[in-house]
Amino acid sequence: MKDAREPPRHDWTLPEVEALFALPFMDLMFRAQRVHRAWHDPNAVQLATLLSIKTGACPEDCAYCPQSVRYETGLKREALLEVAAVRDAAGRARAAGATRFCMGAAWRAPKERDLEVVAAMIGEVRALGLESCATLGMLTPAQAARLREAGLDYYNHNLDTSAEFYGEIITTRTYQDRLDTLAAVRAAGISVCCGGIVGMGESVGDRARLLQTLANLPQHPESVPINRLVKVPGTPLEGVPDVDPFDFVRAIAVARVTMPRAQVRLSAGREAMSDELQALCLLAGANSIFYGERLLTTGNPDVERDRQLLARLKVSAARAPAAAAAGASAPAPACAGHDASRARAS
Ligand code: SAM
Ligand code: DTB
Ligand code: SF4
Repeated sequence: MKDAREPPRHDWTLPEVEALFALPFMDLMFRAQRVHRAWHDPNAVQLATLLSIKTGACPEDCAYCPQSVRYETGLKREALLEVAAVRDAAGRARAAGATRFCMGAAWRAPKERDLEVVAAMIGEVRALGLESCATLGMLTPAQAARLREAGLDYYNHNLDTSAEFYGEIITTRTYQDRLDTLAAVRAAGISVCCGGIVGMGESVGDRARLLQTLANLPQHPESVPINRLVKVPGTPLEGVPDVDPFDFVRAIAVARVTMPRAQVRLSAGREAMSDELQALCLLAGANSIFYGERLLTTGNPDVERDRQLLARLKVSAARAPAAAAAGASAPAPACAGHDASRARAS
């Protein structure tokens, strides 16, 4: 099957990506499985744990987000956490079997003094043998370089949707701002985690344009989170109609086909999904999930439910890459088994 590998492409046309979305479901799933099996262990899933290190009161107006100061969502604000609290949370995530620890802050962009605190947090996460990831809003090239110096492995910054639909969702910063931050992260030598949200009222064409944009970046993101909108009361998108679950699975499959080496993450929205729908997402090529009872401010399946789901599917937790274990030796994940293929994206 490895012979079925074709070099990752960066010249996807919109009609090509739209044609993938238009395939009969079974044909798309077959194509995604072929690509997935050529590049990855089909029976291993990466476990990443999220922590909100600064919660709420964000000045941006992202219409999906419970943390924007503009919407009444009843969220309790929290200042930047202490480094020790982050170290403890990362230790618990590691003990539960996570290999990546992602820290999220409700900022438009980090202030310099806050960046130094985050740098210390990154050091603690890496000392535990976990891969470190942060999502802190927009970064300048100098800030990205500082985070890299602190040992940051991944930076998450989502394009969220197509350039065309973006203005319906966010007005306080532009698509180009986001692309600039992604370029700064890449230039600093940090791996890129970038994806989007399905279910905000966008068209299939918007989903195709988002994935086309991601796949045509000079280098594919190493991680591609595909979130299903979590409809939070008080946000402008609270009443948007549900996306057809099969259309969500299609988005995962098209991400897999267009970005073969990336870790495609079945991200927000799992709490409201059946086990069967999640299994379809894994079949479509997702090979990473957020693991732990909370995402940033909303719920996620509890660890026990996920352990049972993975056990029933005989899917194992991917082990931490050797590079992340430089600081300390990580314990065997709770449901370890196979070693996942860890090809870098290109
Ligand atoms: N403030 C930073 C930023 O926006 O870049 C980092 C945190 S922000 C919460 C990270 C990502 O979470 C967003 O880009 C969006 O894709 C996702 N997200 C936020 N709220 C969501 C929701 N209600 N449902 C699904 N995804 C959501
Ligand atoms: C991503 O794409 N999804 C995560 C992570 N990157 C930071 C965040 C999901 C947030 C869901 C809403 C919440 O919990 O606040
Ligand atoms: Fe702020 Fe990020 Fe939420 Fe947008 S997604 S409102 S930038 S926390």
